[in-house]
Amino acid sequence: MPLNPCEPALLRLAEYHCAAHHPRDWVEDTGAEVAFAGRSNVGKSSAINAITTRKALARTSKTPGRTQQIIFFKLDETYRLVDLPGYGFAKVPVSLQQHWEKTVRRYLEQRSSLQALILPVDCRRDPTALDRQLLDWCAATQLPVHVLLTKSDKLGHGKRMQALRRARESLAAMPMVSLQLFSATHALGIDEARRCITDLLSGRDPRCQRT
Ligand SMILES: Nc1nc2c(ncn2[C@@H]2O[C@H](COP(=O)(O)OP(=O)(O)OP(=O)(O)O)[C@@H](O)[C@H]2O)c(=O)[nH]1
Ligand SMILES: [Mg+2]
Repeated sequence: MPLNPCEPALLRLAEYHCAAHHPRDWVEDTGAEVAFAGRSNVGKSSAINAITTRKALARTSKTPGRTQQIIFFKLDETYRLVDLPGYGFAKVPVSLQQHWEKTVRRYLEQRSSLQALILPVDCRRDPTALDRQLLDWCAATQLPVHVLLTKSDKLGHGKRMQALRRARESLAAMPMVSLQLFSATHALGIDEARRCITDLLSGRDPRCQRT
């Protein structure tokens, strides 16, 4: 059944739906969703709040490891945003990190309604080995990824453009990956991200026409 188009205005209607520790608690796997994945503390939850223009929808914190479950936000009966626990933060107990990795891996491998990943990466740093692993996995499974070069308010104009060029070069070989500059705190790149997310959700993005 074709889905109704998902328009950027729908993002403002986002509502918290549930937080799931275990797959049995996930929202039913119908309709379409995009998930925010990436390093701990990189700004995934802040990006969700900025894109939905809801200040406290997703919980943010200076302390890495804040998002500890898979959090589902509903836009309407069909479309969802998903906030995934971050990876790569050494101070999280090993057992909890392993639990997250296992559930996130299972989510990525099994979730039929997952249309794409949004991957915030700190624009001042190169992607980590775990970011690369995730990008390689998405390439292998043809899952589109939209990279947000986040915290770009921390750089002046020249350095920001340099970061964009460098990221473009480093990801040029990956046809399923798009990227943009972004700042949640300084409202940079919000409209571009909103358009991209709604295109991915409704399958308008050409990368969704994969076989
Ligand atoms: N300057 C600046 N700070 C940001 C930006 N985005 C997020 N932050 C800050 O970075 C910190 C972490 O943000 P979160 O959104 O909680 O990060 P997260 O990726 O969800 O973290 P986990 O849930 O721990 O994986 C907070 O102190 C935010 O205020 C941004 O664009 N610019
Ligand atoms: Mg978070």
